[in-house]
Amino acid sequence: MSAVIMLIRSSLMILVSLFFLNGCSSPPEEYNTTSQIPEEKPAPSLYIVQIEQMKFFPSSISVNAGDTIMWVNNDMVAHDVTEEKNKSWSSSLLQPGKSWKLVVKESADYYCSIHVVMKGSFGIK
Ligand SMILES: [Cu+2]
Repeated sequence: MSAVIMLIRSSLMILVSLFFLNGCSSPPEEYNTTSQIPEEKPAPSLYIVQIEQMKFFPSSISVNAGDTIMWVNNDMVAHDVTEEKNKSWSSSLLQPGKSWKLVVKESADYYCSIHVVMKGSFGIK
């Protein structure tokens, strides 16, 4: 009989100590996992669009917001890169060998305002 009581008492001791261990250690761990692991964001990328033979190449690309696109004029004549719908941004005149960069905030269609058949676009992934 007393052996059974001893067994019950020691089981209770284990349960009580488990309760305290859980009570003391769990909340800080949860706090740590939610607040101290930094959210991973991809580093911004640089995309190159070549301007050659009166064309943008590639003429259409997908990027993340915050990425940079650089247009490089490898053609023999000057071009520009102008947002098509509202003319909300433009590289101004890009002489051969020159380049121009834009940090992407939203999708856009663009064209060369000197040679209006030259068109390109970029979209957000
Ligand atoms: Cu042009």
